[in-house]
Amino acid sequence: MRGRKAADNSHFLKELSERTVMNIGIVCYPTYGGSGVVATELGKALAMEGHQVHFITYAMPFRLDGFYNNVFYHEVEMPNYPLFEFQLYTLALASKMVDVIRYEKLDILHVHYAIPHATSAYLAKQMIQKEHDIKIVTTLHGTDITLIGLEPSFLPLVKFAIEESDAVTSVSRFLREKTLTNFNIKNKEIDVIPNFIDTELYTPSLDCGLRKQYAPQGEKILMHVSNFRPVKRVSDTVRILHEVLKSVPAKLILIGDGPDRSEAERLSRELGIAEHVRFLGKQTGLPQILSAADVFLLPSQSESFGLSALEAMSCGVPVVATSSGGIPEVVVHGETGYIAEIGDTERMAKYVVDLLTNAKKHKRFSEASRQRAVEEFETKLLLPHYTALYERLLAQPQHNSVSTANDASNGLNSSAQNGYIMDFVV
Ligand code: GMT
Repeated sequence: MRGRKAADNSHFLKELSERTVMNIGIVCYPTYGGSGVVATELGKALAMEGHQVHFITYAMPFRLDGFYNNVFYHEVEMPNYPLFEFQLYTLALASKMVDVIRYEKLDILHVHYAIPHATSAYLAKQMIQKEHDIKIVTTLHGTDITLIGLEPSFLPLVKFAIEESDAVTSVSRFLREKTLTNFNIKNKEIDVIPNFIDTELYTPSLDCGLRKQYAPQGEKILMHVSNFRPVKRVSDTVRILHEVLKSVPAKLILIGDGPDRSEAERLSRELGIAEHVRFLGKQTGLPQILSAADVFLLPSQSESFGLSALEAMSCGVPVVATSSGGIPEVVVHGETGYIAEIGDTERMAKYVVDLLTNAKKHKRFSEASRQRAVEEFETKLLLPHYTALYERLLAQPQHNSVSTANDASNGLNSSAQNGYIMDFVV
């Protein structure tokens, strides 16, 4: 399908017929989490542009919640075998990738989160090399680089997979720098393509009834959305509320679930503020829920970008967050919210009170948050960066079966001989 033009008799707009239609495989974690959200939204947006998008995961991505034209889903089957004490997902995924590349004639395989997806992609590429030249794009999202990827069991593999990808992107400048230094990457370009948001969907909307239900006396609403993992420091949101309550009547609404939920529940009881904290668990309809908030809290220990902060900003909600990782690339201190040191809950509480007690300032921050989301992070602005990257890769010389076969017959390693891999080292 490489270089194919959309057929003239297609239903797409005329301008689309001039564009190159690509077959794109997307691999991600399908569960609750930012990288899966970004990957799924990217796939949906690409499909809207007329590209054929094939999701390859072990479960349906949770944001793929309906029928979408040009979107296909391929489930990775995991056979159980008593000899394998640990699941061999990396291998099963590689085999499924080969299948989809071969039969759906993929041009691009875009993997989100390096572990293990980039390794599976490398393996799949090697397996199918003689018949099909697939281009691998790896997008780095966060803890694949800053935490788990640094474990000695994974570090050499992540470094290798990054270096062998045809293109690598990171979701923030912070993450690019971390990748280059943590993995001592010397000869690989890493493109920063920030996360994006559909600002028409995530838009300030009418209260969905949440305020009436949870803040009936006109209390202010603090909100946090995450997967409640330790890096999110969810308990700090409870500590912040505890401070805020000393001067402003407020409620804390927590959305999501995960390992630290019970600790946050326990802390709210210990501090005697449980009646002001509501845990709603996992929710859909985030734009409406977020729109009910006065301030969004993101007190993370580590955050390569902070997609949830962007979602809040797009709904016109100022963010009080930590300075960790890429958050300052999203939240502008003193304009769209405030930034404090990790763990400094007192300062974050002061910032929250400042916003809650100054209506003019709150309005200004709210408008600036929305404006920043629209002007800097709207999907329509950032999607072309991905499509341009794909097109750039597809325009590069093909590494096809014929030359590989010849190279093999010469007893030479084809990649090393024709410098193909080096082509991508810039
Ligand atoms: O890296 C992770 O912890 C997982 C990942 C996810 O799937 O939630 O989160 C990361 O990717 C998001 C999307 O790019 C970013 O918005 C998050 O900041 C980032 N999380 C961390 O860096 C902790």
